[in-house]
Amino acid sequence: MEYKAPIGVKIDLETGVIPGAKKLVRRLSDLKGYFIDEEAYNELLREDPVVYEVYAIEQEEKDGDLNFATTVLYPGKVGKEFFFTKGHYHAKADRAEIYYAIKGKGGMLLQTPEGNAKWVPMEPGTVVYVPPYWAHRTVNTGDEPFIFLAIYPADAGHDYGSIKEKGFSKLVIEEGGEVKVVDNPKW
Ligand code: M6P
Ligand code: ZN
Repeated sequence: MEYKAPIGVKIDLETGVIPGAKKLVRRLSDLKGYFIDEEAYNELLREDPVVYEVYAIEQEEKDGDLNFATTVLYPGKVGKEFFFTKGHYHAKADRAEIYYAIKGKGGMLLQTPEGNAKWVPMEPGTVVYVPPYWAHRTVNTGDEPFIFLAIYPADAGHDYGSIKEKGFSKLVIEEGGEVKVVDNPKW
């Protein structure tokens, strides 16, 4: 039997960086069609800001193994809508996931395939359990980077299709200086 080597790495709790991890950068231009306010999207696209970065330590897509990743989700808005991650179901839809908030303020929008949405606020120390079958997207509702750790089965995979087409049934917006979770008019 060949055994894999254990890994111990220290997450930089200020920046979210995991040494040796694979880095993925998502800019606003990678999120075309995701935000409700197209005019505001096109306006901000001139700057094409980085919306989030992911630092992932991933294994082969095998049953029983685990991946982990930090995400650094920058503060910002497109119109009234706060910056968010794309959001996905798992390709193996019954795979669950755990998130642990490290820094900043935000939350997770979850949704069943029927469009039943739930908003879970997150602050440093919050653990979120993403049950099997729920799509999940994180949202930065603060004014500093929102940083969190995610731990997920190595064979979970990402299914972006239906979220890219239809989005979530709820939007997370700022109105009158308050964070509001409202119905998505395009849903
Ligand atoms: C977390 C995990 C990753 C995911 C990342 C960004 O770190 O859930 O699997 O890739 O967030 O989210 P998304 O893939 O939806 O853009
Ligand atoms: Zn996931």
